[in-house]
Amino acid sequence: MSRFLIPILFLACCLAALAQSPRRVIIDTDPGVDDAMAILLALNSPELKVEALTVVPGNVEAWQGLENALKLTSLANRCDLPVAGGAQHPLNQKLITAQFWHGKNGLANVELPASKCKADARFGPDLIIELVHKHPHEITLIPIGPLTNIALAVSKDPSIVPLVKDIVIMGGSISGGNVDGAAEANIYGDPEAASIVFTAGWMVTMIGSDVGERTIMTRKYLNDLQSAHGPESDFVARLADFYLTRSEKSGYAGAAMYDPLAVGTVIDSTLVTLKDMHVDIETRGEFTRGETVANRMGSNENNVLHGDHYEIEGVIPLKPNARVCLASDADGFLQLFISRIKGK
Ligand SMILES: [Ca+2]
Repeated sequence: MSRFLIPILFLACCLAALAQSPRRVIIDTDPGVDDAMAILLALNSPELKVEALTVVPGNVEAWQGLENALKLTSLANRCDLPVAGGAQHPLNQKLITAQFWHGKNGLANVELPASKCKADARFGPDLIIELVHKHPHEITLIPIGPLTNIALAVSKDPSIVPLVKDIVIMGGSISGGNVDGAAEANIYGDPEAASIVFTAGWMVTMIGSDVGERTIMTRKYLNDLQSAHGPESDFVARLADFYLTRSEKSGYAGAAMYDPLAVGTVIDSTLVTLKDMHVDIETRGEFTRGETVANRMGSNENNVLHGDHYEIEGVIPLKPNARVCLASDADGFLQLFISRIKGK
């Protein structure tokens, strides 16, 4: 054997092992029907190693979200997983909850058994900071609620920003909102936090509501999910039925897989089409507070004052801060989702 071959083989083995080792993720969540689906997708996907769930108020109040997260980890027999509460309210506004979409308890009014798991005593943002330092360049953050906890973490310890491998959020939209004409719910729920996260210095992968609404659970997929039984599968089918019925009543063709698609993107990035853009968070607009204002040209006009008027003197390039999701392979994603949950 050539003396060069052994190190090459060793390197190839190391690379293969690296390629196969699961990605460490922290899911920051406001559970939430689609959060529950996203969490169970992550826990049933060998590509991911979920290091913690941190809970943020959003769809439901903080205490209810923590209770729901613990019931989910209990359902999945994952009491080993740290589940930590975090912020109790948004940074600079009142909490807006969404029982209208998610049911009175946030989980489609399905009453899961009391959790066997106990909450971690650590504060969610502190746990994020701790885990990022413990596994530098390995953690992917998946925030699927308002960005309050992530903003608190990067404000307290900005040194985590270059140490995070990736941050893939469900939030924003570049073609209208789902709260009002402009804003998506997670960004609208805490625009100041979103602004901190988008200006932190990392590239935010933004899986927006506009793409989530083109990645929908229809009756066809639900029937498939219902065709095999297991505790998690039956639970997700009940969530999906509630959510689908609610969505149909509101004129949608199916249930938007907002949060699960963010997890799906981390499992298999080929499911989505991304484009680098500069995104600003509108925090003041009368009609646009919470909008993710995406610049598709990569520049702003440079308007210079000449006497009584401004004149365009070229353009000012903008540095991208986001990988914005433009499209998804909806069928590919739904098939992945069903295959991971069905019968479990
Ligand atoms: Ca959510």
